[in-house]
Amino acid sequence: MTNPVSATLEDGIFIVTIDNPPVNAASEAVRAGLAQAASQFAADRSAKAMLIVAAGRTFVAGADIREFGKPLSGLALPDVVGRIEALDRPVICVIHGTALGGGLEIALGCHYRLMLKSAKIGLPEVAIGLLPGAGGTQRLPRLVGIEQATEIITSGRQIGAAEAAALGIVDQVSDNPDPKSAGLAFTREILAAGRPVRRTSEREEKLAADRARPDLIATLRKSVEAKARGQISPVRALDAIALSLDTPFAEAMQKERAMFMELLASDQSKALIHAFFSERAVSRIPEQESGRPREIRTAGVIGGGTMGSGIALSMLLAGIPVTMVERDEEGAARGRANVEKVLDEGVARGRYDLTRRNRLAHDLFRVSTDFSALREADLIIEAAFEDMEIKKDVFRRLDQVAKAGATLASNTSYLDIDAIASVTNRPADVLGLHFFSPAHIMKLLEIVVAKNTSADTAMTGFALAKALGKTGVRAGVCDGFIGNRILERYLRLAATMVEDGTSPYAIDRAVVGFGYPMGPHQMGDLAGLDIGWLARKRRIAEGYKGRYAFDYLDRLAEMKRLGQKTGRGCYIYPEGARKGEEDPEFLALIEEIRKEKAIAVRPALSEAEIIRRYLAIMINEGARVVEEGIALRPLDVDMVMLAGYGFPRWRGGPMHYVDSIGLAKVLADLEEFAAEDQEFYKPADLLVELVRKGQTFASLNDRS
Ligand code: T1G
Repeated sequence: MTNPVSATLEDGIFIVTIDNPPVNAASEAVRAGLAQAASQFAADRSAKAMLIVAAGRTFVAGADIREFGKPLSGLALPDVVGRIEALDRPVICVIHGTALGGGLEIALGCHYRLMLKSAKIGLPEVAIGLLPGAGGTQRLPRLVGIEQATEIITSGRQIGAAEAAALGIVDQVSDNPDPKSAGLAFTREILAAGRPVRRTSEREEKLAADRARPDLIATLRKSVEAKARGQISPVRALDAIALSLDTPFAEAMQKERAMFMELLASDQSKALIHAFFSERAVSRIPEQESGRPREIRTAGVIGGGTMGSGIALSMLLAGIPVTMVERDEEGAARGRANVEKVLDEGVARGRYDLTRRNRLAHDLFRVSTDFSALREADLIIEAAFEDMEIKKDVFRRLDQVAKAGATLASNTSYLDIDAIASVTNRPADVLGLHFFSPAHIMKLLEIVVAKNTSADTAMTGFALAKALGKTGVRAGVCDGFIGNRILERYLRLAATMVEDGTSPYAIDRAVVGFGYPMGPHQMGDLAGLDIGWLARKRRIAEGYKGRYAFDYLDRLAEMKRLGQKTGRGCYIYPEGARKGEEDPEFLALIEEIRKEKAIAVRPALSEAEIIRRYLAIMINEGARVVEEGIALRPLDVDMVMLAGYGFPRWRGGPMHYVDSIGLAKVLADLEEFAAEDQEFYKPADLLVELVRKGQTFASLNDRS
């Protein structure tokens, strides 16, 4: 194990450099190296101060999460941080890049902290189902108070240098881009001023004020529990933070450690770490598809509706110049207005200033009604009406004007990319880029690789995803690709459960209780019930297979009860309300339809029963999607369902989650339900095979 920590003495300053690429994670070797450096500094009385700095792109970005799940070996990080803090001469650190989790905790154990202007800090442990386990829950409240520490730790958000300084987390912000020279200058200032050792664990001023507020923790707990929506780590983090009020530091540190270890062993943390690594694994695609991405200097978007303007915006925000083409002047004006409306909202929310807003809206963004305006575009994304003939016409025209080597993409959410590509002379340059609405916010981007899509074109899709800060997931061509195909199955399940006697409101409650932000009927009302209605009509026209139970939603659409946008859908929305009220007329309509169709109504299903079926169907379709190669691995299905469809992240995605309930159990459930509808509940071959072999979906995740 080479030592990633080196130390030199320069001008009385003991400089400790951490060099553990790619992100200086606090691995066992880093911990050992830091402890050793602290001992050397303690013994070297000629050294006046210790300066900790990291090499490469960032200060320590956290504990090495690759070590999680393995027996802890070597020194624990809290012990190393404690040794640093206990040193008897000033210890200074320089924060650059992203000092997160254990990285920030190391900094909090130092006596003084300098932060480069471009750096960020944060304690994102809750995002992987943990809590700061190296003293963050005890030291941060001593710097910023209980309330601010709770917000920072339970949100896991990143904090910029100005805010960090204003909060008192760091002592100074430097414009100097070089961490070492900035650190040396700051250390000399500290020494010249004769600043003393200043241990964070001994700073009580902020806590004294908090101790005068007896109901503070109870008040904070209410909001933390509401936001956590079933996730346990934010609530446990507050329990740990609360210790700083009344438990001696050393004892509180032991309790923090115990709570950390308890969370580390939890299913929720395993699921969130699975999601963390899956988010990175999805960009690892098969060798034969790993071409060279083309540079995207300028882009074009066809269509300025909701999707077109959202896609244009996501590229503008990433600094990519965009030309939007609409059919006529009115459409062009509407497209520009759609983009500028969201930019103005961003300014109002303080996301960016007016200067940036105007640069994006006027310098980088052009609107035209002429396809030839796209002549120089490196990438053109079509977001026209979801109709095959319209899309083919667009691609025929693009084929005429786009330059050689341009990447041509359709944003279609389910149509056949091979069919679209077939009308061009350049099918190798064509792929699907399925954005999710609102496109400038949703992280998921399905990168649909068609039969003739070249490796370079596929990689250009992934490069775009990275440039836009999105999670790109490779999908093959089928109706609905990965996400919408699985969605269609569990919406069909919900419809059959309603027709058979279960309330749509019970289904929504069960799904929200499982951890989704909303149930299928609430989601339909949000998106607009006409969207699903149109898709169903298309499927019927193409030959709908199996039981059709969507009459209850079709009738609402026919009555123009489309959901939030009309004030009434599955729910009633009193003037402008976002949360709907149950609608007795809707329930009466469902009763009427059951009678019309002479449905043999069954007893309403319990919430547990609803979820059992929901998961069985979702997992079964996920298995099919993997089996057919539409998704590369089960983790790709997880990422789609987490990043695009609201599956609770702390359950890791359907294919991860099922490993915690057992594939055999899901197979047994499907076989039980098949008595009601053999075709609909038919177990996927892959599922049957894995159960026969006693394997899990996880065993299929290593291939790429
Ligand atoms: N440990 C190990 N590897 C890590 C890592 C980590 N903490 N963070 C990133 N990597 C790998 C990542 O898998 C990828 O590897 C490469 O680095 C580049 O990452 C005790 C217990 C730092 C903002 O949660 O948020 O400290 O796939 O592609 O987009 O209280 O990585 O290339 O082989 O994401 O520039 C807390 C997690 C841990 C930070 C950089 N820290 N990381 O983003 O690059 S828990 C975190 C990030 C903890 C203590 C507790 C991001 C980043 P590969 P990347 P990026």
